[in-house]
Amino acid sequence: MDLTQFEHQYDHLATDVAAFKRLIANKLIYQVGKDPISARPEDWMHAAAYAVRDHLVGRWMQTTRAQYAQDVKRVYYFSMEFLIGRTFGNAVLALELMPTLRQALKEFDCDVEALFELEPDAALGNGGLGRLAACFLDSMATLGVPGFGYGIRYDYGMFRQTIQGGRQVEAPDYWLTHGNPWEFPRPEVVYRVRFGGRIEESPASGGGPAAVRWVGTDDVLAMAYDTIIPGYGTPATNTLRLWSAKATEEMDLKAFNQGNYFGAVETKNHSENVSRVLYPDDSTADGRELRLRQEYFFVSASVQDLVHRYLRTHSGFEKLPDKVSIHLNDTHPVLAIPELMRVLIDEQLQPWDTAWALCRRIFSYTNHTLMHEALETWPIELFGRVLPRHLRIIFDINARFLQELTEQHGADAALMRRLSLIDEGGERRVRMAYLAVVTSHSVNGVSALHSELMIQSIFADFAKLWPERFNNKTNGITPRRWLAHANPGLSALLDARIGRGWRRHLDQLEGLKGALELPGFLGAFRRVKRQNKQRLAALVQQQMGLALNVDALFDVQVKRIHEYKRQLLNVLHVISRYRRILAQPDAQWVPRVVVFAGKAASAYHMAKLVIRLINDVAEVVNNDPRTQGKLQVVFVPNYSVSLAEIIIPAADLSEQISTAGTEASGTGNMKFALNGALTIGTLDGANVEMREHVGPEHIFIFGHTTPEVAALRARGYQPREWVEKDPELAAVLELLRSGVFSPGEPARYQAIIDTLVNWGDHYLLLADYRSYVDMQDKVDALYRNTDEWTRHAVLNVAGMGHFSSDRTIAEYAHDIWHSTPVQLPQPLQASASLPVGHLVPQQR
Ligand code: 26V
Repeated sequence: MDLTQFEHQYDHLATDVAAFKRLIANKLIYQVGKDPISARPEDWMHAAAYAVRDHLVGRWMQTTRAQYAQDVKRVYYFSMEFLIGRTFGNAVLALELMPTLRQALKEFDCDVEALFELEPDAALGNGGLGRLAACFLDSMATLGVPGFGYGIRYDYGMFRQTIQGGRQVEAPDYWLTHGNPWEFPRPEVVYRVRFGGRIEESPASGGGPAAVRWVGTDDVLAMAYDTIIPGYGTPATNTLRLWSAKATEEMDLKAFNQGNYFGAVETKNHSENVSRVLYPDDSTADGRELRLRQEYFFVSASVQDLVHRYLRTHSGFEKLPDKVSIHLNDTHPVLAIPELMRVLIDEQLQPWDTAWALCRRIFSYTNHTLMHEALETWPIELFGRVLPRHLRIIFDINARFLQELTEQHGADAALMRRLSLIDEGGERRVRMAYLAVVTSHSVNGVSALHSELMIQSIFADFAKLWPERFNNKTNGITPRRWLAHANPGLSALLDARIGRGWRRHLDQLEGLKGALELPGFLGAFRRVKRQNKQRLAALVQQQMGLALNVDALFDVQVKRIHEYKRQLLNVLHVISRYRRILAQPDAQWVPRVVVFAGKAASAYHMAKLVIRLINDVAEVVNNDPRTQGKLQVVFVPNYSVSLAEIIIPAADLSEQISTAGTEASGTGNMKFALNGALTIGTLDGANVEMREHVGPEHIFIFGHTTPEVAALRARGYQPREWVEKDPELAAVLELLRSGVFSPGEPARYQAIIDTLVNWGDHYLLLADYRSYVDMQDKVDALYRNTDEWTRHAVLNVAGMGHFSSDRTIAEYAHDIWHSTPVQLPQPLQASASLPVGHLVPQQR
């Protein structure tokens, strides 16, 4: 077809209010199929979403065409989780269409913000790792990196949390009930994914390698759904492709033809289960097989898809590593390695050594946790049953690797045992992280501290073998969602003081230092914070019927509930404060509102008990007349990306209090500081680098450092000793034991007391208690000095430029992927994409 002709056959969309109104009206009538007379707010929301989406499509096609024309290297970001949240507001922001949309909707009697609220979150992730993937998509598009996200289109995202009788209750999150206007189903893009069966080897012929056939499999189809990822301030857009399981036809037909209709439908349901639900982390052995199937399901479809795309414009595989990077977001997608080997060897008939050399140049891997329980290993028995061909490939990779090791380092049996891809101690298991390290040309951690600990602990032997492979890429967050969208008040203030450029060049926040002395600036900054507190207070009032004191210091800890993150330490401080207020009711207390939110994995009993304790403490404190106006505690249910967008901008104090050495990076810490909260935290994860960037005098650091934690444990940590030498701590534990917070059931929190005092206090809460509580006193002292506090808060914002995910992605693109941005003919504005190399900041 003549494409130039086609250019004149469709509407090129105008961005004036009248054109937009017309587009929305057309969408409402012809796409949603609703008469405006009966349209509900949801219908208007969908109509407006389709209208906005139309504006993205032109850019999307332009970018995709340019990617083909320039034969760019594509970066495939493989992740089990993409914690996107809502899409609407972000899309409008990227298109800079907010004023137009607001006015157009107003003329239809719709309020744009109210419509945004109707969109369900795409909660396809657990926490930090999934949200990082979403921030990275945003930054890749913004920098023009030809990035594709590949993942699973779960029918059910992260569970919905309600609090009943103080306890977490989980409900399924079926987010697709009303349809998803942001995705394009691609029923024509389907791949067969095979499971089970057995392998047959035909003996080597003519000196060639033995051919392996994988037969007798149970198959499922993976169908693509595409979501447009817009870049900001550039026409560049990318694609997030998520896979949904569809039963294969013949499977249904077989049972159906035997007259077993229900059997046929049942099998169909069974095979489609693979994309049904997101796994909450820490889940038990139950359902582990389904998790393995999920991992293989999405990497197999993705690998087939990207090889297919490559072969559309290339013949032969020599150039594959110049045209394809595959990034593994933790070990969950590591099966992509044996899958690419299988496709190259069994389907594309490449020799083993060729396939291996290609993989070595294509894969890179990020580690996100050192926690033992999160390091994936799969029992050989299970693995061999579900993926016999891949197990064989892994054995072959291992044999060659150990052979090489022997040639270079002699026959060191202990070393071989330590480094083998197969853990032979006890039940034999495949070590997925080791497979990632042995294959990848780059292995990175997510903060300076974490990357260092990674090479000293879990990958120490590998780091000695291949030091050049290991590196750090400190995490970042997208300033579009986490400042421009979440905090319009602060954004407007920044625009007035330093201009609008910070959205793409977050380093420009440095310019705020000059604004500090401007008359009225500190007051304006405080007013924004107060408005954000009012916004949160309105939500808490509406959802929980609790009136928060917006003149109080908002002290906030929101994140997954986990022992290592030490929400319990925060509770111990709350109880301490409660006791002190009761002891001296007339003292001049700095009023505080302590806010918690977060989900506990459904099988994680201790985390759930902590949620219950927070709610019990809240009940007592909030209803005690002696603490009125001085202390409030609130657990906001159902933490999510959209809730974070309300809570974070309202915070004065950000709690980042994990045991040193346990939090790989943290990204919530960055979101808070960017929104003008001061951090109280340990020297853990990215807190360490935040201290360097905002200045040590503007952050409250307390507690044992990583080496001190190690030394304490090595000496034989005795939590009881810390209680004995601290009467206040003893009294706090005694209050907990007495049943003040669990009237009628004093034993309710015995397990918590035991964990701390009798069972070793693994995360050293008691050892850090004193320095934490003392530091909280310093927080109060600073807060009394309103201007001084605000000055610190502004300097936190000013120092956060480094923590943009644009900086992080520029480093990945430059150091790991060696990708260059796509060049687009008509940049939307002067600030459109720069070559990625230009964005790598100078070494400090
Ligand atoms: C483990 C598992 C185990 C099996 C079931 C499903 C599942 C899901 C997730 C995980 C591991 C989660 C690891 C994670 O989220 N790490 C966080 O990554 C952030 C981004 O790098 C980082 O900021 C946080 O510190 C780190 O905890």
